[in-house]
Amino acid sequence: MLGLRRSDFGPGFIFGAATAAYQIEGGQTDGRGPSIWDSFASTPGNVLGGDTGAVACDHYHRWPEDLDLVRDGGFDAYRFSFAWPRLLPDGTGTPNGKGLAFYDRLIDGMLERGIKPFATLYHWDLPSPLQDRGGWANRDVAAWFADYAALVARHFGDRLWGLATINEPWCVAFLSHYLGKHAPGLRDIRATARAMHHVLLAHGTGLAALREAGVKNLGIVLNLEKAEPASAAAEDALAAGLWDGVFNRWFLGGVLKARYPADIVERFGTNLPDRWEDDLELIGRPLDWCGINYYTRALMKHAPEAGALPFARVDGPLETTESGWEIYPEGLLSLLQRVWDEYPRVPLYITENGMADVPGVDDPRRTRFYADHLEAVRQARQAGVDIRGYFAWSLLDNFEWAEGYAKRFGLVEVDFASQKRTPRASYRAFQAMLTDR
Ligand code: IFM
Repeated sequence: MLGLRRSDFGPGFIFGAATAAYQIEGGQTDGRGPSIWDSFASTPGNVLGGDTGAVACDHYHRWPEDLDLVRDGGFDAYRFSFAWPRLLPDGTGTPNGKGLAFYDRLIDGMLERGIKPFATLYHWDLPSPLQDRGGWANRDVAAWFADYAALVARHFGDRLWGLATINEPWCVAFLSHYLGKHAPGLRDIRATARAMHHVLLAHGTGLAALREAGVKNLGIVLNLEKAEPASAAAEDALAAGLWDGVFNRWFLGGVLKARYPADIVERFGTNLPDRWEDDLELIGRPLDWCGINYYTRALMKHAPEAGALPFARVDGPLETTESGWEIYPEGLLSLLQRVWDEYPRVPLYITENGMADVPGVDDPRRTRFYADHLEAVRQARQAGVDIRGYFAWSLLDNFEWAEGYAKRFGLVEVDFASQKRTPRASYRAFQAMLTDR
């Protein structure tokens, strides 16, 4: 059990479960175009076991059963993402009618079940034709994204309860263009600096298009990590500060203060696009809320061999999840307090939190993880931080990107051979808290 009650979070607090299109949908049919994750995953060596999202949880066909699980768990909301290549197979231009019809069914299915649709426009599946034109390194991505946002606004805007522009811009830019671990798999500081700016510029143009179309309750989803030095050495403190800069301060500063941190601007130097300053007003326009995804902390050491950004991550001493990530609920409390104290205040949502655990349906460690992180949220609220909701990651076991299907994050177990769904003990724990059974 979670040891908490719904009422501990006050009236109106939203509980939800989260997923993302490429990780669960499969359904690469009915006119869906190719995405950068299709080609990245199909390239040997990029994804563990050569797994791809071709079938995933077959949510494209099994969505009614999945929405029943959301409803029966007592969740108020379902966080899902639109697949850009399903709606616009070429990335721009003519929409795919069958793609529009799929999300019509999905959203109406939520509304029929009394579930609030909490959507994300971009959770990493860039249409391949746009990558062919430079992807996130090309400034034009901001205009392509605005057109895509306008399409979603026109067709679905009045049925959505909330809408985020981008999920985890750090992953879109840094993990994918500097560390090379996600699609498109680049390791290039110039492409990185450009993507770091363009992903936020696209957030700005997308947000403006959504506002123009009258869509309500708009935000962005940032993944944040508490950066801590691996030792008492001053150079490790510098490494932690730099990591904090590229991971947290760049994105928080951009969207909440219309300002980038000077230390990171200096490191990117002339790799940043010309006249990036001119875009900050658009990037920093007011949000209705900011989403925070939290999983772990970053323990950092100085790594002089790493060039312009001389940091490296080290393993820490704390208990870890099956992803090897330290379990650190104190970090969530401290991050929430920091965002609240150091940035202009907007309502916050925990848009993702969860852990990869060993296979099986008995998952006491996962239940404990949720209990401890929910307690951190409760304490932050008690201290005055305006947190309006919490989404567990994830509803289902799914395609965990470069880790393929090996890492199991689901409240519900998925047997990928039979596609059978089995609720885990952690799902029952949420259900007990949310339905007060
Ligand atoms: O699976 C991912 C998700 O797509 C984005 N946030 C982190 C999760 C766990 O790694």
